[in-house]
Amino acid sequence: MEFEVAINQIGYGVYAKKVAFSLHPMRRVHLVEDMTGAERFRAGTVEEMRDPILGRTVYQWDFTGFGAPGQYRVVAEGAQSASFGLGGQPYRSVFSLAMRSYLCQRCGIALNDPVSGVHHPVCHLRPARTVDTGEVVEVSGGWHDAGDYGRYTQTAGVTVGQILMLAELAPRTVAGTDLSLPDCRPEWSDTWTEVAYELDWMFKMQRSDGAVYHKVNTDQFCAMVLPQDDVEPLIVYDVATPDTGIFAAAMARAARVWQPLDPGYATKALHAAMRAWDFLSHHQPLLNPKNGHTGAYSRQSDADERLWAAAELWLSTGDMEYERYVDAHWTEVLGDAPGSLPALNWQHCAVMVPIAMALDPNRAGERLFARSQERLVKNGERLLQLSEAQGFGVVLAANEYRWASAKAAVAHGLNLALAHRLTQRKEFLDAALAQWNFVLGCNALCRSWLTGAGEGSTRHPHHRYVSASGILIPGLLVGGANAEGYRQDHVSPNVDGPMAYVDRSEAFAVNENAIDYNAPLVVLSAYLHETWDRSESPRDLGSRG
Ligand code: 9MR
Ligand code: ZN
Repeated sequence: MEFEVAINQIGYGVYAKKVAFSLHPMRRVHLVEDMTGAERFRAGTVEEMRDPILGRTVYQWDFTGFGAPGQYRVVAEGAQSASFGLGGQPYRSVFSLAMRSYLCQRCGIALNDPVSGVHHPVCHLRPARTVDTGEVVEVSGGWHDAGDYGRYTQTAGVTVGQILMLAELAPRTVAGTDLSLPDCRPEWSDTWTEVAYELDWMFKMQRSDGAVYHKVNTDQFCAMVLPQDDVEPLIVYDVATPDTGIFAAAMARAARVWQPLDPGYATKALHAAMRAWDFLSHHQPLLNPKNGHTGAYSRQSDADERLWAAAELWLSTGDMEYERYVDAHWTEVLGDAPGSLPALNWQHCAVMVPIAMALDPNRAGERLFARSQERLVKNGERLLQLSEAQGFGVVLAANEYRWASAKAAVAHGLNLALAHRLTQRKEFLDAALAQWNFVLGCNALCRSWLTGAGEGSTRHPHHRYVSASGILIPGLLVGGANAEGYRQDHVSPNVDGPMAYVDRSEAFAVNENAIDYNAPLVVLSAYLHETWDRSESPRDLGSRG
């Protein structure tokens, strides 16, 4: 469905800042009840601003003053928005939806999920052989990476590493959210049970000398078939040091999360991390592993991964060897400019270093904590300015409308959430929320890039299971607008960055999901729930107009 008024298609917390956007002048704008069409609110102000990247005027109608829970639409002369909710714990809904998508991506197991309808028999259980020697390695399990059925260490590591931050950022949301998993270990929580499904696979990707294999996949991408029908030989690709580093970091973090829950599992993770580090400390960078003809997560350096690994190992062990490594390599990897952190992703996983230090002052120590805090807050201030200068409040720079721009927006949102966590300054939380709103519909295309989340949400993701079964997996964040999309998939529209999106399954450069796209969305949503739904009070209403 096409809409001309952009709102968050999941909805808003009752007392949150609420703004509807349009590229067309909004006249006679008002809010109606979705069921009856009855008008409920007309006050509110329309402002206009020039969006520097779109080069167009964006009209903004602020209806923060309305707060009655319900289901609504914004209507203007000749235009309307998608339906959206007020109240009803929107942040937690998105957290659950996005987190549950990992269940639907599980490999090596038969799925029969009554909540989403996703079902298939067991897949990818045949023996996998190493690309060079043909040795059989048992690497079943884990999550399918994306719309293809590969399983890649780097996206696994950066995804798990981020989600595990919920132990510090949203522990009550983790403990209190029932994902209806078939195999929940209640003493761990549903969220940690699902994360452990991936960790259990990651353990198998480690070689006996501590090095970690790059990926498991077939030589060529299979056709758009069901997972059980992807029957070409499975290949385990070479070990590489970026993979080994990212593995060490995620495992070291897992060790801290499981320490109070299951010390045996924690020890296993810590040993895996230390063995990976041991391999790294005795080897120069091993880059560009063989890739066959499937996706590559290519890296020119492993410096980010080594730094993140050292940081997590320092926090988990207190061994000064790791602290010395962090000190010696911080500037080389993260630079010195206080306000410049990129969006966290598999290429820039060292962003996790200041984040990890800032979240754990006791283990980090005063000096590393202070350095990290300053970095995150200054970066938050930079993002705040970017957000305020743009029509939809998104912080993406013109050159960030590339592959996975939606992921970049929520990853910046996560940086803003951390600035909020460190300062409790409300404007950081509002700006973090603006990034969340952006991917859920507050954008020039009035699109929600999360499947199952809204009337104008993605229905045709580039996804083999979805295409072959006709069953839409809910909770997949797709890549979103990508200025280079047309050149990459020859299907995406060849237009300006923010407009370059189409909801077609062939359009893999704008409409595919990967496990690492969902990770910052999972964390940001849970943080918003933990911080905002729980702290909302009517007194806040007036102060946010
Ligand atoms: O998500 C990846 C994106 O950042 C890269 O720009 C792109 C091109 O290298 O590849 C994306 O990753 C894909 C991977 O190579 C194979 N599985 C699907 C991934 C999502 O599209
Ligand atoms: Zn599988």
